[in-house]
Amino acid sequence: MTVAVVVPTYNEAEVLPEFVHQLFSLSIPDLQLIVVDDSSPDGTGKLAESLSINHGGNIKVLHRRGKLGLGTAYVQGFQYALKQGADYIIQMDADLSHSPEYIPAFLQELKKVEVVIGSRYVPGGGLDKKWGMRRRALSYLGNLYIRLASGIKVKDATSGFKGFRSYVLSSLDWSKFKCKGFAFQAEMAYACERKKFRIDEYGITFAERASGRSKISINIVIEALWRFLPLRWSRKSG
Ligand SMILES: Nc1nc2c(ncn2[C@@H]2O[C@H](COP(=O)(O)OP(=O)(O)OP(=O)(O)O)[C@@H](O)[C@H]2O)c(=O)[nH]1
Ligand SMILES: [Mg+2]
Repeated sequence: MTVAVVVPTYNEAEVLPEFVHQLFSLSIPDLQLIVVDDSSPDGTGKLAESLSINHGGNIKVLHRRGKLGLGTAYVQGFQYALKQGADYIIQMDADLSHSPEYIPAFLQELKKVEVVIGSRYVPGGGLDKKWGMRRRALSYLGNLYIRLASGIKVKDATSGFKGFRSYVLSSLDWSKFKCKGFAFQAEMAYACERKKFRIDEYGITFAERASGRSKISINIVIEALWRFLPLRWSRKSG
């Protein structure tokens, strides 16, 4: 059983060494980390290369020519993982909002289901205590909007912490994915539901990023609002 963890990075040099340390401390056999870096100005790509040397080649770094968005970064990482013959593929953020400690539980879940989603909105899940009311409300309402607009059932559609049996990812038509930002996560949830894969939401606590800056911009929020409105109708029509 081989496991690939795909992580997109943009300016995560401050946290990447700790993320790598926590990930490889899990001692999961045949674990490969795939970092997809968009020429981060803070040198994350170079740093990832040097971490790779220290980890005997179990880290592959894909370098892209500029900030092309996390959606396409994930697709590129998934395609690389599939080419390497990974059996299970995990996607997560590099900033330690997603604790690597959940990965063994995800792999356990993937024996029963085909997709596992790390969820803040099921029992056992939650948000960092540091999050204020405004941010909590935004996250909750954003998810509610996506559920109502698209008709999907997943409660944490915008979660970027997921695990897949690899055939799930090889069955998806990437040309249908339009979003560059976090709405890509909801497109993934939508695609997996449409294909009727068995999905489980596993409760996780989403921690505040360990350091560095958020890459969420107003454009990314507008992208999510815009993309999900017509999906309910396209769902009805086919
Ligand atoms: N390669 C690549 N990675 C990106 C890009 N935008 C964001 N990322 C990475 O995607 C992950 C999620 O981005 P974040 O900015 O942490 O988004 P978030 O977790 O929704 O927001 P915060 O809670 O504020 O951190 C992180 O590992 C980022 O470094 C991008 O354009 N290209
Ligand atoms: Mg984050």
